[in-house]
Amino acid sequence: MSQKILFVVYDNGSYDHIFPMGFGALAAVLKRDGHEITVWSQDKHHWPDDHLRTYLDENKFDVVVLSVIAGYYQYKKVLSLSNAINQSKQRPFFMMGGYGPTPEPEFFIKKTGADVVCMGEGEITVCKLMEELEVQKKKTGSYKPGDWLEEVPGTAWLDNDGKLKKTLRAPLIHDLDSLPPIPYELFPMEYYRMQRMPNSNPTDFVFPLMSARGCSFKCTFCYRMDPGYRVRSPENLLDEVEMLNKKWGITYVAFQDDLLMSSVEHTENVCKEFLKRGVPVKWACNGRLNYCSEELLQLMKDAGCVFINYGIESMDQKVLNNMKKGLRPDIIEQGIKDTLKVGISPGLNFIFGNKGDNKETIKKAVNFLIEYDDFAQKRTIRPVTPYPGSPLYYDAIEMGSLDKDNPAEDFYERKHLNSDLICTNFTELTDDEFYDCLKWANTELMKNYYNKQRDRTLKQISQLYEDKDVNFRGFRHGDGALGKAGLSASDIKKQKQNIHQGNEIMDGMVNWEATSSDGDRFNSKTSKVNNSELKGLACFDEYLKKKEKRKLEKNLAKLKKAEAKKSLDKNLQSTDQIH
Ligand code: B12
Ligand code: SF4
Repeated sequence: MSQKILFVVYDNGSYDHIFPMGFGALAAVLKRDGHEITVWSQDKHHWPDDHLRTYLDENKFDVVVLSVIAGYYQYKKVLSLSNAINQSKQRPFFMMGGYGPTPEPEFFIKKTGADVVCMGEGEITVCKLMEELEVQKKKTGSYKPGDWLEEVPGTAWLDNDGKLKKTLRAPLIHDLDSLPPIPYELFPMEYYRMQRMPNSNPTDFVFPLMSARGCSFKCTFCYRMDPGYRVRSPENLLDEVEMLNKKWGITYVAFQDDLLMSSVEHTENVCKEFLKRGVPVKWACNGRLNYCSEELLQLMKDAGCVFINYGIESMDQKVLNNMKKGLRPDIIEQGIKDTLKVGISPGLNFIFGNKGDNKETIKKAVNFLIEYDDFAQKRTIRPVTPYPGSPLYYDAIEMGSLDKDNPAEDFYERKHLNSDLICTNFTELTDDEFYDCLKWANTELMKNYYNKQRDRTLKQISQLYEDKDVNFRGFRHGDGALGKAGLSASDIKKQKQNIHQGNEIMDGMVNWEATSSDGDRFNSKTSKVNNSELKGLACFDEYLKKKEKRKLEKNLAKLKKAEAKKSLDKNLQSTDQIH
């Protein structure tokens, strides 16, 4: 039997709108199994939360689903929407899942009154849950949570005595290509494709996608809901990119994988397929600086990559070690230089407040940001947050900073009230000193940013009236020579003295991890999409040659070093004999 299911996509309270990929993934398997899905898009319509109650009163559903990530805003939203669901006259079976509730199911069930919290990857769980619901309905005519949920992997619920019961997680899906296609038509695609990203042009349609799931690194501040790392085949991935381009006009894919550059091999494979298909789509991804080489970055550039978001976090080796980042400042600096050199904008993400952070470490971060920022994004430094499920969360509990008896309550209700304020202070600084550091750092960064905008706009005015610039598109449009892929570090320095267009980033657009740049449709660098149309797979052959050359050079250098050492040893030996 088919279930009538309502997906509740909550408002993020933002100008930006990202397609809810978790719901997309669930919709794919539920549609395949014949269920009927309706999407309540509060993110698009900005309805008041109580609209959900009246909507449920007027429309009968068997199941209502919330997908939740951890954040103070999301949490409050989820409480309010849960209230609307619970007060509706024909309340459906209420389930939720995602990164937020997975590590703390009991807390979320008690706070929201949800019937079930689903933990981890959801496809297997949700399908089995629908099957068992049907059995229950036939047997009892009702949808109350109970022992029958023991048949469903990855679920948590409260028994009649209010005690938490849980099943083991569902096995992970290793063959991601086997997942059915996402039924995009169920969602307001016109709305979602208006997402903005660094180096997107006003005419681009931007859309998020995943090339893989998981991450094999273990940074202490990061919550990885499922273990391991699984990739889609490049063919399967590019089939979807092509479809999105043809059917929905997508010209820019914003990869949301934890880490697309999870290995050199995966990055190469994705690039090769982009080049092979010559699809007119540029893209952005999250990157790891230890995998960067000039030739790999050039390949990415040739394959259409215009922005790589790097988790740098700190320029201090001790702090990097403390957070198990697996990076060195010299590797970071070289990688960023190479990224700029090939003409890709790097996203420079820093956090402050990890163990070992102090006034000196924040200075290093600010200096680095000012030196290498290409202004594709507005950058600030935020305090590290011990999100539930992350190793830092358990450190905070152990330190006594989060109440050990109910850490989730302490986190969501008392400590994590804003991502820019301290939740837990892991440093030896007092909270006041900590805030002084952030205040100083963000003042410097904003001064740098707005000075740039001011200079740029003033130059733009001169350029317009003195040179009668026919390409001028109005002060709200147009992207300057700055803030775009294609600038090397020295270019940026030069451009600092020679700015002639600008205003690529709108005020008030800072949010979450990324901001957007309002590009220029006449900018040849990015509107040409990528070189793939021109060069195709020749770029990949070129890359392999360069890679081989670098390997040979490296081996040669090693050999030379070994030979030099040998001859030194020999000399030492002969001097020993003389003495
Ligand atoms: C896109 C994204 C966002 C978007 C979300 C937009 C949207 N419409 O979804 C935006 C930009 C808004 C965002 C914001 C934030 N994000 Co974010 N984000 C992501 C990202 C990169 C991708 C999420 C995604 O779509 N994944 C792909 C889909 C397929 O997976 P999924 O959503 O998890 O869904 C699967 C399962 O969770 C499960 N599932 C989900 N719901 C349900 C429901 C049921 C019933 C069932 C059965 C299963 C189920 O099944 C799905 C399929 O397997 C993840 C990292 C990642 N790679 O996942 C971080 C991530 C979720 N974000 C994170 C964080 C911390 C944030 C912020 C709090 C950051 C901040 N400090 O501001 C903010 C919150 C903003 C705020 N104001 O509070 C963390 C969450 C950590 C945690 N413990 O929750 C993550 C995991 C990154 C990380 N590793 O640290 N984010
Ligand atoms: S911060 Fe990035 S590299 Fe580190 S574990 Fe999380 S996703 Fe992986």
